Amino acid sequence: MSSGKDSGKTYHLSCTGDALETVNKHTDERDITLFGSCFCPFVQRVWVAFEYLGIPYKVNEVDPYKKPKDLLDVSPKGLVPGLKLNYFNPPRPLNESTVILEYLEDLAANTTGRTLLPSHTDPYARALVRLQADHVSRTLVPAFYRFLQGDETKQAEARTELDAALQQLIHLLNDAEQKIDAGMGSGLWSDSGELNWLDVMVAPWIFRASNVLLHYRAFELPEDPKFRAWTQRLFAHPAFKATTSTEDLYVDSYERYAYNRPNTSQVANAINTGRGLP
Ligand SMILES: N[C@@H](CCC(=O)N[C@@H](CS)C(=O)NCC(=O)O)C(=O)O
Repeated sequence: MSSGKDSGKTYHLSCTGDALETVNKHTDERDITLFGSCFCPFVQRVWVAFEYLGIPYKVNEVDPYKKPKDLLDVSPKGLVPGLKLNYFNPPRPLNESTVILEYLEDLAANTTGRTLLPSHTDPYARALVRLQADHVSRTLVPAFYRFLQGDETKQAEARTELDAALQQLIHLLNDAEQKIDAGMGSGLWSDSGELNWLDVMVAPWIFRASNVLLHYRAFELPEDPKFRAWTQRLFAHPAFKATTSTEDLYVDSYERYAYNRPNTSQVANAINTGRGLP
């Protein structure tokens, strides 16, 4: 765990490890350019989906805090991820990780035939997975940042909030497992399932909890054996692994959040002022 002193590290600008290899394989012009940053969990969501759904793309690593013009052209707030859709003339922009995920899901349905959501033939299964994803967006992700940014007076409460969010996720996953057939998009929670929508929506934060929150907050993920087996399957999944840098990159990049440095990011400002995430 950290010594409790801000050492002044800043965020990385280039991927390392497996993610670097993947970047190097995606430098040629393609119909879609992904604007991303190596540390960003919102980017990783989208990136995992590209890999899993088999959609061709080019990666353009950018600094979202410097906001180069080509990023602003695709994402009005200068947030990553952003997409440039080069098959339109002139190219068209798309931003917002969950909207991009839906776009990629639709695109894959018309091209590669792969899918992250359960089949349309089971609308209730699709709804259950979306309910899990809604919990991730509205409760779990904000709880992650509140805990990471919270000063000592707020940390106990924030830890409890994150623990409760994870327990609720476990409850939702167990409940859905009873109601969705494995093979119908029940996800890696089931040991016979495949990567699904919820897995992609949440894995980047579960992974960062396992290294960043462990390092700065001595946080341990739930011990529930099913939860532990699920995280192992998530982290080892080829599409997730291919987009993951070495753990030091995340620990370094999140020091700014852990010490709640002023103007860390739009997400950090939203947490500090109690507003919704950007
Ligand atoms: N709601 C956005 C959030 C994306 C986001 O906050 N990305 C961060 C990097 S992890 C960013 O671009 N920050 C730049 C800034 O704060 O100005 C999404 O889901 O795509």
